Amino acid sequence: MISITLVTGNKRKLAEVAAIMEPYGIKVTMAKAVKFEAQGEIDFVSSLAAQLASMELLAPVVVDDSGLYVDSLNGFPGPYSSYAFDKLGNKGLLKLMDGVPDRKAVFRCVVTYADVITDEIKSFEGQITGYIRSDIGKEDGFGFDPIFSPFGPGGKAFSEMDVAQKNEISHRGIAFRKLAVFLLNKIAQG
Ligand code: ITT
Repeated sequence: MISITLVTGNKRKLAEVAAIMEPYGIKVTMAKAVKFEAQGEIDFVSSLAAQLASMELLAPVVVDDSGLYVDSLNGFPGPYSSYAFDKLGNKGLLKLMDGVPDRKAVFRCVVTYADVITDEIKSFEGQITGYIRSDIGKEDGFGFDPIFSPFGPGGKAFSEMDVAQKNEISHRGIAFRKLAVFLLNKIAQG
């Protein structure tokens, strides 16, 4: 069985990633290295954090940096999603969107595999487009899950889906399935 080390402090993220990788026979363990959160776009943050964690642990690692980009807020909170979630929460973000008709938003995830020993760094991206709801959905899932619904039938918030349903369509599901294919090819090529 292949095994990867995910550097994260977020157990919900770990649970989602473990479920995405399981069908590929890839086991996911969590590492407590410092996830260095530089300021910049999520692709930069993901890549830099993965390289620094790989240096610290002297092992290959995987880092996921994600963010919610709201069109009418010019992409805010985007790379500042973690900070915005801590300071505003879902209620605060809904307040910013009060009376705003354009509710389109995109969740983006950039996952980076970094191995400083072999000098290999690879990033993969996933995104999903949807809208910011006018009310807070079921208080489950994590982060902005209760206020984001992907476009499509049903109009369910991410928080109203089980992990498998969310993973099938989510930014994280798309990005990590690309990583899984990369890792399986790498193993096949020896
Ligand atoms: P680590 O950096 O330790 O991995 P984190 O929770 O800080 O965990 P990110 O920096 O990748 O994760 O994400 C920033 C914030 O964006 C996160 O705190 C959530 O509030 C939000 N977020 C990211 N992915 C999400 C998802 O799938 N559903 C809901 N909110 C999400």
